[in-house]
Amino acid sequence: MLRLRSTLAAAALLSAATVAGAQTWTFDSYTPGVCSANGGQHGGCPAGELVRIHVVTVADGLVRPWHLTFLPGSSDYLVTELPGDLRIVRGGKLDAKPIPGWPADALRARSMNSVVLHPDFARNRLLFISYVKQRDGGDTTIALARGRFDGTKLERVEDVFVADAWGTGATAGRAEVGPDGMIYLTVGDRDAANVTDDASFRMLAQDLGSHVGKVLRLRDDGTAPPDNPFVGRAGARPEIYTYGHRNAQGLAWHPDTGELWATEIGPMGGDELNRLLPGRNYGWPLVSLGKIYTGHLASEQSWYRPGMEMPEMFWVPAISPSSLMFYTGDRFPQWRGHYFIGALSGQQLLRVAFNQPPPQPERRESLLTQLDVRVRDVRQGPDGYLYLAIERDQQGGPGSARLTPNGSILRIEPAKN
Ligand SMILES: [Ca+2]
Repeated sequence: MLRLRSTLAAAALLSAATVAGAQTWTFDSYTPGVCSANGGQHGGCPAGELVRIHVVTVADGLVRPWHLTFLPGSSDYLVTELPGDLRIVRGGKLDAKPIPGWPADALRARSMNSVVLHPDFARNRLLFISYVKQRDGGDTTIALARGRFDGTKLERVEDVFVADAWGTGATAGRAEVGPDGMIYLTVGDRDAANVTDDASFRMLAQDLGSHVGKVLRLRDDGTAPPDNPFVGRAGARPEIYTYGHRNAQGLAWHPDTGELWATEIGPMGGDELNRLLPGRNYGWPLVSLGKIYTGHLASEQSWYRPGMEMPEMFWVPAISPSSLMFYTGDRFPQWRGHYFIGALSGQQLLRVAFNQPPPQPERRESLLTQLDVRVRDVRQGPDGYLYLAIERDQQGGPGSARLTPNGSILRIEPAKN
């Protein structure tokens, strides 16, 4: 590995090329020593290291790819497209046809969000798809469907959970399966009044009697496990794990502590990275560093109120953090334990190192900013590389004439030279 002798600009783009029809780029990324501000010797700290990375387009022609999930014991992966299709990349090649079997008449999906596998998928072939469910009149909510995937098609797809969160505002809808085998599902604040100072919609995020503005924890049949924090409390929904969320989009479990972390998209400013502990209140909309779209502060007490959790990290101005993962692979030993956060409006992949000895701050590095893309998902592949789902511009929702198949899956590898 190259050693730095002087300060370098982080993540410089070295080259861009098209090889055998696939776009590739090479970047220099810079990982500082554990307490070195700029990679030079600093007190007793080790110098930083240069990590030269190669970014390869591995699948093209996707419409707003939203979530990707690797199949067990395989390099194949499933990808959801927001307008409603489930796709598969087999042997490194995107199957030209969507996976059939979604019962469009029975389950009216305005968008398809996450696809995640049952913990026992290898045996029972069950998977879960979180989606935005539509009813007559146009209202939507977040639902979780379960079906069987035999390798080529979906079968017996049915709802196992429909959130009591009908409305028209922000949906969220990220699902992940935790190390405890439970399904975690985010529900947005449904704030139909987000261009006004009327807080009545968004205050539902503080109401334990509603699924709005929550992170939920569900069993594989969509019911609440008995050890959820509000089980047995009068007037509270038993599915709630944490509350006071605006638009939580990324969920990942810390590889060392086992704790759940989440990214949350704020309004104008006030994006957050939170450590989610069961039963805790994450503040929205009573505590927020963001501004409502009127330009007014979301809260006069923007930083803290008793009984509410402060974020571990925040962004003002906003980057719109879409996704979150912890790197645990062998391909980038310098990055092990680091957080990777995909950003939409921020158009980057953010690397965050929290493993600095106190009182040193965490290190942040913006990657891929030169690609001018919105990062919708970030995953570690079974090969130890990073896989990103990206959109090339801000497109409309399902049904929009602006939808075009210009989304891609990118893979980040160490450069060979
Ligand atoms: Ca918060």
